[in-house]
Amino acid sequence: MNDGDGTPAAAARERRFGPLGTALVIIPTYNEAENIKAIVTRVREAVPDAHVLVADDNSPDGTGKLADELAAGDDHVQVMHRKGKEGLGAAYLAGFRWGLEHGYGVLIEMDADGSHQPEELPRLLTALKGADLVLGSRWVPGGRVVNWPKSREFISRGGSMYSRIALDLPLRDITGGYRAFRRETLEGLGLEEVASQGYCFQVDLARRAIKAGYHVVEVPITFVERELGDSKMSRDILVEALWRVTTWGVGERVGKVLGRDRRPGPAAEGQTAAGGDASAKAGDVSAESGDVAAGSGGASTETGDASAKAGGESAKPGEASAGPGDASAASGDASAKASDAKA
Ligand SMILES: Nc1nc2c(ncn2[C@@H]2O[C@H](COP(=O)(O)OP(=O)(O)O)[C@@H](O)[C@H]2O)c(=O)[nH]1
Ligand SMILES: [Mg+2]
Repeated sequence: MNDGDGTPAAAARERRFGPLGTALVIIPTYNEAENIKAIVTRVREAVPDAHVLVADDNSPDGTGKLADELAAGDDHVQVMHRKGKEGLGAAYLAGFRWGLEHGYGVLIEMDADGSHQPEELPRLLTALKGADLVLGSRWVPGGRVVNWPKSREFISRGGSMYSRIALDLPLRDITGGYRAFRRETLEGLGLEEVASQGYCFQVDLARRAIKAGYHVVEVPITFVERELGDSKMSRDILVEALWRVTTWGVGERVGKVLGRDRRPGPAAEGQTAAGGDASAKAGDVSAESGDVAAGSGGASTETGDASAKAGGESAKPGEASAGPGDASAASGDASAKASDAKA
C-alpha cells in the first residue's frame, strides 16, 4: 500500500508539489528558560530564512521574557504570550493559526529543549518539497535516540506501534513532535476539531493527514534527550493518548463495518486545500493568545482565496530557505505571502 514512507508512493509521484514559501518554526515553551536562547540561536543559524514563533504559556521561570529579549534583537523571531499552561496541543494550534494567518508556507513543530536538532531541519525541508507532511522519525532506519533509558524507548516505541496497529497507519514514529507541514496540509486537517494534547496531539494530526490522503514522509532524525530543565510529559498525558487512540481505533473499525472509509485526499483530487475554514478561525488568534511580540496589527492574508497579499516590509516570506524564491505556486492557494511578521 505504501513504500515505507507513509502514503501511496505511486500516487505521490503523479502529484506536483508547489514551492514551499517561508517557514515558521513554532516552539512551544513552558519553563524553558535554560534552553530558549540556545534553541532559537541554533534555528536561526541552521535555517537563516526561517522565522521563529515562541508560543509561551506564561512560564513562571520567565521564559517569555527571555524570548521577548531575543525577539527585540531579531526581526525573524516572534513571541506569542499565552495566558497560562494549556498544554502542548493548544499552544501548537494557536501557533498554527497565527502562522497561517500571516501567510507562512511551511509550519514546523520543534521542542525547545534541544531534542529536535535544528541542524536537521534542512533535511526535513528538502523532503517536504515532495510531500505534504514530513515527520522527523526516530524509528525508521537511520533514526535514533540519544540519552534515553531503555524504559523510555520502550514506551515510545510501544506507543507508536500501538497507534500504528490500532489506527492502521503506515508510519513508524507517530508520537514524535519534529514535523514540517505545508500550509495547505494544515488547512486540510480540520484543526478546529482537534482537542487532544501531548503525544496524542501528534497522533491525532498524523492520523488526520493519512485519512485525508496526504503524502506523509518520515525522515530519520537523531533525537537528543534534554540536558537542562524538566520534561512536562506526565502519566495523565500517556493515559490520554492510550485512551483516545483506542477510542479512535474502535470507532474506525465500526465505521468500516458500517461502510464509511477513508476520504479520498489531495492525491486523488489534485490538492485543493480547505483554506476557508482556517481563515475563518485565524482572526481569533491574537485575541486568544494575547499579543504576539511587536504584533503585526492585523491579518492581511485572505486564506481560501488564491492571492493573499503581502502586508509589511520586513518579512520576505517568498525567500524561503527550502523553497524556490517565488511563492506563486502550481497549487491553488500557495501564493499567499507572509504579511508583516514583524511590525
Ligand atoms: N506552551 C506550552 N509548551 C509546552 C507545554 N507542555 C510542554 N511544552 C513544551 O513542549 C515541548 C516538549 O515538552 P517536553 O516536556 O520536553 O516533553 P518530552 O520531550 O516528551 O519529555 C517543550 O518545548 C516544552 O516546553 C504547555 O503546556 N504549553
Ligand atoms: Mg523533551
